[in-house]
Amino acid sequence: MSEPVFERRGLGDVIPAPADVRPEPAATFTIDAGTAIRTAPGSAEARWVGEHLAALLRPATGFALPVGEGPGAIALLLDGDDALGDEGYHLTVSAAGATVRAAAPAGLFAAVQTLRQLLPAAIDAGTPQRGAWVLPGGEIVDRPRFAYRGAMLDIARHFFTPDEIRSYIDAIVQFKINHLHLHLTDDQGWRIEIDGWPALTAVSGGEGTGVDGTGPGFLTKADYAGIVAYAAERFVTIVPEIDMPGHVNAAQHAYPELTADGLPVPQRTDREVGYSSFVADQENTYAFIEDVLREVAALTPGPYLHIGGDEAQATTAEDYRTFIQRVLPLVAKHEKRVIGWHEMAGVELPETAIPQYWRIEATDDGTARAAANGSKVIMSPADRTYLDMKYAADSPLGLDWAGHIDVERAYGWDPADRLPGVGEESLLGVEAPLWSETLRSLADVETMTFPRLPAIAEIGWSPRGSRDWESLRARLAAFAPRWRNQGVAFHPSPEIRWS
Ligand code: TNX
Repeated sequence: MSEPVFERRGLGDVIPAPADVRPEPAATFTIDAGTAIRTAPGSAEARWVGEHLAALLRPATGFALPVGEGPGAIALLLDGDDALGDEGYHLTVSAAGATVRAAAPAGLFAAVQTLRQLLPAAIDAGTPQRGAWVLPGGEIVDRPRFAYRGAMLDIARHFFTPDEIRSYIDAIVQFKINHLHLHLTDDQGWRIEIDGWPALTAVSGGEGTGVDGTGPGFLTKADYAGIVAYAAERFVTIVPEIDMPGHVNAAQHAYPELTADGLPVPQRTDREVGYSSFVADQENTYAFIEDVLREVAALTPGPYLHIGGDEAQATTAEDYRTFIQRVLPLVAKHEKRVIGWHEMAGVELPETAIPQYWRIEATDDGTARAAANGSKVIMSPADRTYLDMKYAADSPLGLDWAGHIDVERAYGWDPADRLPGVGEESLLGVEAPLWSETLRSLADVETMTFPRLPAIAEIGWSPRGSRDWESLRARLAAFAPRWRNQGVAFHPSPEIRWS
């Protein structure tokens, strides 16, 4: 029987496109039964990244791929140039093997994502495949444009389980996404356990608390901590969001004392926004918020706490200002940096505060003022990055208030050109939010995410001048068999000639 021949990969066939690619076509390296993975001496993290690489490669190759500090043709070393930053790496593939040099373990992990994509798509099969595991030869020197490349999952409108969230993390890290923002609370549901306030989850995390009565559930503290740890092992920072002062009906339904008149409010699982508000001039509001922020901060090793702040139509401008000015010090007290949707920037902010721009307008005075004052901004314009927008009129899932977003549209913009006064040096990075009003399963989540998130990831990682739609189309097309092998759903957009 003749061996099936795997497709040949080129050194630049990677998403996001690496910063600098120098192919050496004659110098390929073939992984075989004798290949070992050598990791930087004395580094537990490098060792872990090596184990992660081995775990990716073992099922399809059937090779042992031992990991250790002894000799190995695949080397993951921590003697990289500091100028590449924590996430940068230098990969060399020659006939002798593949060597990665990075300054920090995050760079080794990024390089592992590149190596995975440089192998044939069959590498993602769950059982041994026959064929030659050839890595294309040459050198890649790579580092990200922005430090923050995020995705957001709304587990308030529809709950997704810890296993589903972990699967999502596995799917997004391939594109060097390094932050996962979890939208934990909204009008419909409250999805994170808070010890001092058990009714939040007992009442507002129970049956019938998702949009249209679907998707009940909540994360226990242990669930959340487990997700944080799983993410950290993949160099992903979890950004927890407690949305306030609007989007709080679920909290007020569980605790009527958080309303202005202390009277119960009905549960609501419709899709309206902008009708609920915490009470800015009531002390118990802040006692509650401090308990929540303290507990969430204690469970979150990452530097950020997201306080929402969006669509507070049921809060007066004066109350909104009072509220944000009371909450900012509570976040600081727990040693976190605040992120808020950009409405927050209507209030004077300390320069450590990070507005996240989400609207479709071409200007925003508050965000520009915050940037002028030294704040960094996360760009998530809804008409480009919102993964819950339909791809096209006939998309069965998603909303369309920000328009339809096909893959070319998700890719054809630049965060540094989006808002006057918010240029390259004011950007922390980009994030693609996925709201879940219309989603019912992990497959729905994946279908809305892929292939658009890879386009956003490339905007966040690759050098600005390298944007090339024809190139991205071709690289995405080659991803189809990988996603099929991984069991990850994707939208087979007609813009792409899928392999
Ligand atoms: C606006 S974007 C919202 C969410 C909705 C979303 C639906 C933002 C900060 N708020 O409450 O889920 O639109 O696309």
